Amino acid sequence: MKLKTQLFTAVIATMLSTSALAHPKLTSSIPADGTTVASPKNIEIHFSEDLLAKFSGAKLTMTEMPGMAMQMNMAVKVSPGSDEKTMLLTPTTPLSAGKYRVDWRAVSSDTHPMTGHFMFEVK
Ligand SMILES: [Cu+2]
Repeated sequence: MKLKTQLFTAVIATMLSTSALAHPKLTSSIPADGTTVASPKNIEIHFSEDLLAKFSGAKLTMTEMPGMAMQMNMAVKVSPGSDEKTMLLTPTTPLSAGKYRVDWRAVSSDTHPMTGHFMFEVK
């Protein structure tokens, strides 16, 4: 009985550590979270795992223009970046001054979607 319990615990621990390793986490972005930047041509999001591009993506929302709160979806092209851990967002029109939120969804080989968001400001 005791051996069975230990074995079971070991199996669970292995499963947990395997899935934790496989889950893509945001490691950095350009612009970085909370920063103020000149209007960026691209938004680069770096993850800890290779992404399945087909199931991964992001949307860009303008949340404030100077003096006015808003929720405006911005058209972006999402493409793989320089490597499979990177997602590239290219706004179809230049981003004007204001605050923006990026909501990302990242899926890697274990197919569990991870989501998150970060914000930046364009001066
Ligand atoms: Cu998973």
